[in-house]
Amino acid sequence: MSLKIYFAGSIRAGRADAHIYAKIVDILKKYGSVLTEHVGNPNMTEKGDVLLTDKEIHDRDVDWLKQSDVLVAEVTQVSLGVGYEIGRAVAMGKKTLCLYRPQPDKRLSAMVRGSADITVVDYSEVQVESILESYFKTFIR
Ligand code: 6K6
Repeated sequence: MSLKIYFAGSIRAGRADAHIYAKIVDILKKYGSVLTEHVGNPNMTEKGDVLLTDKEIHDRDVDWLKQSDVLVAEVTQVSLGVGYEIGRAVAMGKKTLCLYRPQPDKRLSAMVRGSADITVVDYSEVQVESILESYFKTFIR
């Protein structure tokens, strides 16, 4: 049975990295089904087409998180929603991978970097394919 992957990336906190999310989602599709493909959609802006209420978005996303085997989060653009999803995923005992592109004068939150339950990988855009390959190699038995 195919892996269920929950991809998390900033939406209302800013879409500057949307092209990277799209690339990650494309690669993740090699390893399983991505429940949150829309997060990588470059046409989704921070304003979005809000057909759902915030409660509907929250409840649907938490439900998908419960169903998923692994959370992969791109955490360079700081997002409250992504941080919340990471915390919920850890509390649910999900495998959690956070991808971070080091920035001048910025540091990733100690609550992510410092967690023994979260795998944090610093990367640059050109490395993303090989990083995901190594991660999923150890994950799939
Ligand atoms: C799009 C634009 C404005 O509202 C929307 C529709 N909103 C969302 N649709 C789907 N997932 C969402 C939405 N808002 C937040 N999320 C979830 O939280 C996603 O799974 C993202 O990983 C994360 C982004 O959180 P914020 O705080 O950056 O929005």
